[in-house]
Amino acid sequence: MRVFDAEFIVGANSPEKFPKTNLPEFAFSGRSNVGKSSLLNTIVLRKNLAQVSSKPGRTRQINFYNIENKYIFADMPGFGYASVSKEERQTWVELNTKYFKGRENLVLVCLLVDSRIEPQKTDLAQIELLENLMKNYVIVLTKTDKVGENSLKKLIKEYEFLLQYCNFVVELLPFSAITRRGRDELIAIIKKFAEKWNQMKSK
Ligand SMILES: Nc1nc2c(ncn2[C@@H]2O[C@H](COP(=O)(O)OP(=O)(O)OP(=O)(O)O)[C@@H](O)[C@H]2O)c(=O)[nH]1
Ligand SMILES: [Mg+2]
Repeated sequence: MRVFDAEFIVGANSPEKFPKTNLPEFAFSGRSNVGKSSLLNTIVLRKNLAQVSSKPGRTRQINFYNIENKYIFADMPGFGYASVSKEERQTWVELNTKYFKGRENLVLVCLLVDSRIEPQKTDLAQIELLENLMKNYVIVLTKTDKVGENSLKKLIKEYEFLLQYCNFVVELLPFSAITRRGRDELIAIIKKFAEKWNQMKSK
């Protein structure tokens, strides 16, 4: 399996600090503790590129990474963590919305959801936002090493039902940072979207 060159660019807590770049960007979003940083590390096969939290809700900024000078990955702050104050939640909503609305080179969002639990209100709100903004997204079901195949199938059916009128969902992808299930598929999707973006840019 190939290890990717990857370099941290910047952590940004406001739009002025977002890096200026012409590369296609991929955002990794999802509730606190769902496994965003672990997924990033699994994709690039580096243990500590993105910091895995011992406590949920620790990432408060968007962390940008340059991957092989081909892609930008944005590790989004986690949402939905119960003990976060109202003000902090509001700050999160603002940063999140500004990012998705204004980021022109954003080609695909990977929305991570926990495969062990029912779809959560906050996940559905994020789906609604992406649909409204007409952003393509993949729903990644994380931590599948912790769930039986039957429950996983049931959950996928439930998501399919919820997503039946959604137009911008690209795929529902089971994933595990432990077994690396879904890694190759996700890389293939990322490559495809990056190619499309590059073709559009060169016209
Ligand atoms: N079993 C299992 N555990 C996982 C997997 N992915 C992440 N974890 C664990 O889940 C916890 C949270 O993982 P992170 O990658 O830090 O999650 P995050 O979404 O980046 O968290 P925040 O940045 O706080 O929002 C850690 O204890 C990880 O080791 C997985 O695929 N399988
Ligand atoms: Mg994280």
